[in-house]
Amino acid sequence: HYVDLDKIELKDIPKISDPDGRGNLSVVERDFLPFTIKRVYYLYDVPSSSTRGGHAHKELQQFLIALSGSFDVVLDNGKSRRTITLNKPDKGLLIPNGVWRELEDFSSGAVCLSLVSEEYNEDDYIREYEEFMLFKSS
Ligand code: T46
Repeated sequence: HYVDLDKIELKDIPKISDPDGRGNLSVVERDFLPFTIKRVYYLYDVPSSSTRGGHAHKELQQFLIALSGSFDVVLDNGKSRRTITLNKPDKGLLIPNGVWRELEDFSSGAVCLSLVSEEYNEDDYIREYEEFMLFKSS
């Protein structure tokens, strides 16, 4: 039941650097992710003192990208915690279902893009940590 946090890694997003110095283009195409994207949302104007997340998902998988700036993602599988910093627009973090996450230490101007496997459904959220622990041990 416990997701191996060591297996959660930053994934390189294909990057096309322009030969004429016009900058970079990164693309997430069909088949790059292990799920079909059903929804896209993004977090921005997050005060550095704020924490987002603070929940787990029963089914939803997601891919997070720091399109701009940086922030930390604290992952918790019910047994241990691990913090991963996102600060590059050509790297993303694939978070499986069943992992508690907290997003914190947003830099000014940070934008967190989230590509997710499910439509919005509040029933998929576990927003109480105790409930998450019960869910993990069930
Ligand atoms: C996650 C992190 C990274 C909607 O109505 N539709 C949506 O698609 C979303 C994502 C949220 N909402 C509503 C639900 C709440 O009333 O927007 C409000 C804020 O959502 P929440 O408190 O869940 O925001 P975060 O930033 O703590 O969490 C979000 C996602 O919900 C979550 O899946 O992993 O970003």
